[in-house]
Amino acid sequence: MKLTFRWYGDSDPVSLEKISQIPTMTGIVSAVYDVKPGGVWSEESILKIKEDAAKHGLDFEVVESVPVPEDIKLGNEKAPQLIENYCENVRRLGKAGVKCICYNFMPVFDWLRSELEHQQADGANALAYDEQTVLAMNPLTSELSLPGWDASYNKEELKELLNAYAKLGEEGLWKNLETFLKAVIPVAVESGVNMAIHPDDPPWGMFGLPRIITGKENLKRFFDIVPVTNNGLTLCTGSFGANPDNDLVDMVNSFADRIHFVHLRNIKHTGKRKFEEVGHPTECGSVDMYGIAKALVKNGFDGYVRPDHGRMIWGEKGRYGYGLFDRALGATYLAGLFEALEKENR
Ligand code: DNO
Repeated sequence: MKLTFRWYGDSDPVSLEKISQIPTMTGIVSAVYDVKPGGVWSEESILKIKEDAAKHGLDFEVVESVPVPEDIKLGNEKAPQLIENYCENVRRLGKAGVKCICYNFMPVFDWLRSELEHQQADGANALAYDEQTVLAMNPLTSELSLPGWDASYNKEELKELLNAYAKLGEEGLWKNLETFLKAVIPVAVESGVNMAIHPDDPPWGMFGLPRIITGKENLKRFFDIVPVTNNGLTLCTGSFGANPDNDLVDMVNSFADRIHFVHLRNIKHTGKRKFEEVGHPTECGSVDMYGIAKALVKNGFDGYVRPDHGRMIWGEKGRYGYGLFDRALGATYLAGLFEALEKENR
């Protein structure tokens, strides 16, 4: 596996130099951040990331994310042009040496939490989710808003979007995903890029919003839409792992050839549809990190891995989930775990 680290560009308080000092780090996962979803990324901006990374001995082979605009997910009249723009981004990224593009097909919200600074017994704080709190904040019926919500929509726009998705429903969303994949995957094949969809986080719907990348059955349906390896997955262990019914080791064994990128993080279930993020090692939470890594190695996985969401420890303040310290600890844990497994597997 190739160990990577997410970098949010020049505004990221975690510098490329710091990232390069983490033992065995091979590259960064990044994106062009100054273009709105749906726009085409300039070749200069893409190459600038690559050059900045190279100055620190880091590769830039993974993009997270090329965001999919709501108009594509809703399949409205703007969708065909926006899909064409998306394909152009795939071509440009492939040309610049990017090998893997992570994206998601979650309506309106990306990851959703009820708390961003959940206090833990050891003095750390972390992201947490409690369904009761989330449901009490339904934007259609209450004034409250959750942390991490996209502030670029005003309340009316948000209501309109939620209503449009409620009307679309799961089958409608599947249909629009199919249109997207049938256009984008052939371009990815030509460009030498693996597309890697990120699961819904958490992997269930809320506020009437359909969510479809949630578990094994739906993944099977997803892979069958365009049955080539370039139509692949970002296996995010914390996202799928939020549902205790998801057997992640089985997912790895079933879909190994489609897994191009792995977000390895741990969460702890604290109740029904209630969890908090914890340190990366298996014994810190409910996800079998060892079992998942073992299954990846056994299946010959040679894609990209990154530590995901760290807690805030040692007084660090920063971008929620994306501080330096706990993710760096996660990275070294993962490096050790994979070193042992890969050597044993030889
Ligand atoms: C959360 C991340 C997600 C991920 C996107 C991919 O921290 O794992 O925001 O980047 O869902 O499109």
